[in-house]
Parts: sequence; structure tokens; C-alpha cells
Amino acid sequence: MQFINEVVDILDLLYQHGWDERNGGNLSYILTSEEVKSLENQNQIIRTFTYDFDMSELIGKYFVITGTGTYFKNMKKAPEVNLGIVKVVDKNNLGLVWGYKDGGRPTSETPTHLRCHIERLKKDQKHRLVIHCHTTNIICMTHICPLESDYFTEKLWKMQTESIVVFPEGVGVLPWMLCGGNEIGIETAKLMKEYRSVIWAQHGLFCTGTSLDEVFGLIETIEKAAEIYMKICDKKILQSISNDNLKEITKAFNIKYRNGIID
Ligand code: 2HA
Ligand code: ZN
Repeated sequence: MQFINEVVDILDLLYQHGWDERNGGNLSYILTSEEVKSLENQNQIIRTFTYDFDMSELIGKYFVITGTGTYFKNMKKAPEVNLGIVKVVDKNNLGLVWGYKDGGRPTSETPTHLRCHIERLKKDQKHRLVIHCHTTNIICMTHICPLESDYFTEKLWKMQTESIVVFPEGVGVLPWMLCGGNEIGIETAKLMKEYRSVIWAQHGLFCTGTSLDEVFGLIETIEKAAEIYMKICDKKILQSISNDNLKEITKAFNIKYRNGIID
């Protein structure tokens, strides 16, 4: 299955960048109707996974989801063990149609992922992907910066010219919260009403979008901006990108950006 190969390639790249150590990170990807048709046993449910929240809005959709406890480092060696394809069969149940060969189950962050999919699909019918990873420099910033979405957005925009082009809506920021639970999922999904990217303080990043390349590119760009920030934050700054420079970029590329930060 070509889409499985493409997912595995991205997971491997995330590992190689150092953003998904050990069992860190997770991914969920909505199959296109062509990809669903290509499944051999799309209606044969091998096992079911029950959740205590309402996923009615996703009924009938198929997802590739990384397995709980799996290592991105090992994805290439055994995709059928480390990944699963599940169908949302009713409002509380996912049905396994492929994968998790060693008895595994979807990532502990599945409720958060599904909540994010529900919100992003309301904004963009072409939305398909959620990736969570442990980007080093973004985590660093959450130790030394105020945990405010506008503050992070302004800093990241001003680190490099590309930032405002790639994430003109900015980034959402959550304070430290317990991962794997309902509360962090609800708060992340709330921010996803406005942002494609949400930072979890002292933990990492959630990014969403329409394709693997687009979401990987979003992660790379945000983390690159954070890397620049961490390299210069304690240096004497002689010049930087101004509010007027940012407005000039958005005008030249006809970009609608989040208001109220540089205006
Ligand atoms: O899957 O990254 O947030 C492991 C994690 C949990
Ligand atoms: Zn994590």
C-alpha cells in the first residue's frame, strides 16, 4: 500500500531529525476514498477499540494510526506491527482492519487526535493529517518564554522570513498538562478551531494539514524558527524582522495573517 510507505517515510524522517525519541510522538492520517477501496478487507473488523467520547462526526472514515508504545525508529522494519488501519464504526468504537499485528492498539493520544480531526475538518474539507512530535527547540522555548499563543507567534514569525508565509494563522500554546487524557485533548481541539499547530509546554508540538509533505513542512518550519530563537535569544541583537517587514511579506504574497499581533 503506497500510502503506508509514505507514512512510514515521514515517521522515519521525524525520527532521524531527533523529534521522536523512544516511543515519542504519534500520527493519524485519514485515508482517501481511493485508498479505502484499495484495502483488501475494508469491512472485516479484526478487533475493536472503545472510547468514551463522541466521534459520530467521523463515522465511516478510515485512519492510519501509530500504535501505542511503538518506536518511530522501528517503523520501516515492521509497519504492520507498528501501524494500524482503523475504521470509525460507530460513535464510540474504532474497528481494526489492518495492522497492530502483535496485539497492539492505537496511540494513547488517539482521543486527542480524533478531536483535532473533527475541528480541522470543520475548517477545511481537505484536512487529513495530525502529527504529534517532540521538537527539541520548541520544547526549549516553553521553558523560557511566556506560555501565550500571541507571544510565541510573534517570536516565531520574526525569526525568519518564511515563518509568516508557512503559518500565517500563528501557533496555539497550551500550558503543561497531563498527556494522554481527555482534558488535554479537549483543550488542544479548542485551539485547533483557530490554529493548525498547537504547542504543548515542556512536551512538543501537534501539527495538522492536508498532506504528509505539508504537515512535515509545517513542523520543520516551526522548529527551525524555534532553533534560531534558541541560538540568538541570549545574544546582542543588532537587527531583526520588523512589524513593517512582516506586513510587506504578507502583502507581496497576498497572505491573510492573524490580526492583533503585529498591527
Ligand atoms: O506516544 O508522545 O504524548 C507517546 C507520546 C505521548
Ligand atoms: Zn508526546
